[in-house]
Parts: sequence; C-alpha cells; structure tokens
Amino acid sequence: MLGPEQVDDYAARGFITVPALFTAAELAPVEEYLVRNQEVTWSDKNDDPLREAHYHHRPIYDVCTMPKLLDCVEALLGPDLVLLYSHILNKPPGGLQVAWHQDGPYWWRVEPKVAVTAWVALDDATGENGCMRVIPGTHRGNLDLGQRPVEEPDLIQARPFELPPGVFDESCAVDLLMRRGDVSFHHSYLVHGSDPNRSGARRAALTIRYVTSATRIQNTPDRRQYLVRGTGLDNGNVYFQIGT
Ligand SMILES: O=C(O)CCC(=O)C(=O)O
Repeated sequence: MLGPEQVDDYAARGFITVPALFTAAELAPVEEYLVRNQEVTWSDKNDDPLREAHYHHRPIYDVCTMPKLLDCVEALLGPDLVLLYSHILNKPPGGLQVAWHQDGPYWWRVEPKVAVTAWVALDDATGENGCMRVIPGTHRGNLDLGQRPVEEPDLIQARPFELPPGVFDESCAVDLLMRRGDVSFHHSYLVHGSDPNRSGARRAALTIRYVTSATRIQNTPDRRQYLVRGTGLDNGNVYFQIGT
C-alpha cells in the first residue's frame, strides 16, 4: 500500500516509483513467458504475443491482479479498478527509443482518458539501456498536448505519435532508474518516452494499464477489459471473466 506522501507526490508530479514491490520468484512466470515468445514474428500487432498476454496466460493475469499491486493502484485511482491493457516491452540491445508522448490521447476507446500505468521492471533500467524518462507535472489538468503521427517506428508503434518540440521542457526530464522488481506508476497525461538501448543487455518491463469502472469503455472485438477490484457501474461497460 502507498502512504499519503507517495499519493501526494503522484498527484503533484504524475509518477512515483516503488522499490522492490515484486520478488524475482513472483516475476518468474513473466520472465519465462517473455523468453518463450520474444522471437515470435507477427505482422498484425494483435498477433504480438507480448501484447495483452494476460488474456491468454493465467500466470500473467495473476501478476497484473496481485493484491499488493492493486493496493497501490487503488490508492491512486480509487476502489473500483478495471484492467485495460498489458504489454511486455522488450528492449534488447540496439532496441528503439520511445518517442515523447502522452498515453491518454492514444486511447480512443476510453473516456475520460485518465489511467494509471504500472511499469514493472523485469531488468534493471539505466540511462544506458533506455530507462523511461518523464517530465514531472505535465499530467496536470489532463491536457492533450497535441502529439502527431511520425513515420519513424519506435519500440511500441510502427507509426508512433510524438509531441512537437516546445510544448514541454525536455531539460526537466527525470530518468526513472529502476531495479528488477521495482514498479513505477505514471499518469496517462504525463509526458514520457525513452532512449534507445545503447547497452549490451536487455531492458524489459511489463506495463499494465488500469482505469476506474466510472470510465466509459467502448467494447471492441479484439480487446477485453476485466473488472479486477470493487464494483462496476450501470454505464454500459462490458467486462470479461478470466478463462472465458
Ligand atoms: O518502456 C518504455 O520505454 C516506454 C514505456 C511507455 O511509454 C509506457 O509505459 O507508457
């Protein structure tokens, strides 16, 4: 569980880091799944086994819904929690950057676009291997800062969105230096990105996105949302059950 200072820090800066939330043993199923699937090739991103692995692989769903993780998310978002997306971000040596962006504007299915991402470090993340970088405070007011598609692929997208220069101050960037098992939490309007992996070792993370059940979520055939804590509202959201 987070203390009041951490909750206040998140409200002010749009992110916090929690050291050693997971043990290596707890992350072993994610590691095993990543190693087994990292070479799989795909052309449609819905076939990428590292995206939404929790739909199909129960041990990853169990990590995404571990009570101590949900306790942290509850402290930031409230008691009624929906698991929206997960993605294992594998950045091998030479792996690409992630353009400066906000997550909220990517998510056309949800309204409002206020979410918490848990970024679970599967490796130590350093400046050299392309740790996440954030611009503190840029989440305030839930402002869409006007990111635009660019043709240069990044680690996550073939046509990523990138914020234009001048809408935020890159000199304020903070490197999120992490140890394996640490978790950072960031707000969906926080400006963030990461550099390429210039080291000789992998930098991987499991990212998990949560919203409250008060969020209106459009149901689409290729996506599943799970009510993982608390209650749903009578707002038309459709929830899936794990295993169905
Ligand atoms: O892991 C990275 O390099 C970027 C992660 C990111 O953009 C996200 O989790 O929203």
